Amino acid sequence: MAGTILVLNGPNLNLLGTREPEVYGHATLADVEALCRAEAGAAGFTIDFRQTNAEHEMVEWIQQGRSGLAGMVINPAAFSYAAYPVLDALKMVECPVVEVHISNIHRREEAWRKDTIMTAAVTGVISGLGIAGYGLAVRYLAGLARG
Ligand code: CA2
Repeated sequence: MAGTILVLNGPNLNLLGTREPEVYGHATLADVEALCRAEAGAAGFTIDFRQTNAEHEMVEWIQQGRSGLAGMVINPAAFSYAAYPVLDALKMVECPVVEVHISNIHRREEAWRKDTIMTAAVTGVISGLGIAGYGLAVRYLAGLARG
């Protein structure tokens, strides 16, 4: 195996597929995990897939992944808007990081959803491509790590 890509999911994403399908689609987080594993496996990489509702746990996982990873994908969910400890942790990560949002946060009704503070620390952002965004992020990171 060529390396590990850590995929992190923030609060409430454990409930993906159970409400607001017009915004987030019908896929569950298990579907997202299967997509990431398929994409990574095809490129010879391993996926470490996690979800948490707790900010301190997210910070710890990011710290643990500071070095030694091929890449990191993060959907910070609502941590995107106020979780400065998560932002600080991301700034210390050595590998490339892709921020993914299932919905197009710039098209959402609530203005605050556009203003993710995580963009200051990540390599790039994918927003609005549904769960396909995760697969694309994994493919990008695998390609980058392979050189
Ligand atoms: O579009 C995204 O992926 C979001 O990061 C999802 C977050 C939301 O706070 C961001 O503004 C955009 C989390 C939404 C709540 O989680 C859900 C759980 C179940 C069903 C639908 C959403």
